[in-house]
Amino acid sequence: MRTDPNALYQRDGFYIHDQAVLSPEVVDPAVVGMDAVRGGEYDTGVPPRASAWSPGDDETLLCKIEKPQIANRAIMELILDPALAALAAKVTGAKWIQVWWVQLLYKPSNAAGATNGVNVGWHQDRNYWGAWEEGSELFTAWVGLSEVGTDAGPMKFVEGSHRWGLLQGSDFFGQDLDGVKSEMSLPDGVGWKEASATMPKGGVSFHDCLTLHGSGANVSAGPRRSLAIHMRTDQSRPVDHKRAGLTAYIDDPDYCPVVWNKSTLYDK
Ligand SMILES: O=C(O)CCC(=O)C(=O)O
Repeated sequence: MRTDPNALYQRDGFYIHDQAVLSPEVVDPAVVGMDAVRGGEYDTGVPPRASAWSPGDDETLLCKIEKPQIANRAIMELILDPALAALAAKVTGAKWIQVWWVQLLYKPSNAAGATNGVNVGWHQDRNYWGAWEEGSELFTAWVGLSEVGTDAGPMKFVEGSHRWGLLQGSDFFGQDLDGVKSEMSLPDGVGWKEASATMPKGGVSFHDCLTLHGSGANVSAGPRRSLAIHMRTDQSRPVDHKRAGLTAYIDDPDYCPVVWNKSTLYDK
């Protein structure tokens, strides 16, 4: 059996770590921080970036907040955790890693009245990331801030889809996953095999920017909490070296910290 994380990541386009990588000392303050940001309280004095969900919006919808790490110190501490960066480097084989964007994702439970608007339709992140040059090494570390069981609407990855190229029809906000799937034109001869990214609180999965993924309803008793931490390696460039939109902050370490630098580690 192949258990080398990098071999699995290369083969499948994702890697699901089956143990917690972040301790409760790191995760619990970030959970408090998540609730503060959702409530419009920012201990840094800086609000997050414009988001699909804002404080006061419908509590029964998927809450997606952009760059919460600039609004809350505990969330930034979690993102800077060395164990997370070391695992990201092991999984991807990268020598240098920068966090270039983060999304807070809070998926309410059906038990709290969330019967619509919480699914994430099948999509490839690359479809939304045109600000980066083609071939750029971009990936996501998705950290669970609550236990994510099969009933919590875990992310589902389609095995090997990172080798299918950029597909038409990605729809993050699509609620009918079968409908989104049927609208996508898949390469001839490929199979469709899904893997659920279940994890303990403090666990993490990694996925390539071309890997198809989506998620369904959360029928567990509580909310599904997570941070999607978007990372890049030194093999990535903004189109025309522009700093705009998604790449606007990459020169600012307070917004986009470099969390792994192998040459620096060796120099020490
Ligand atoms: O949280 C989800 O279900 C989807 C998240 C996602 O699309 C991502 O992290 O790229």
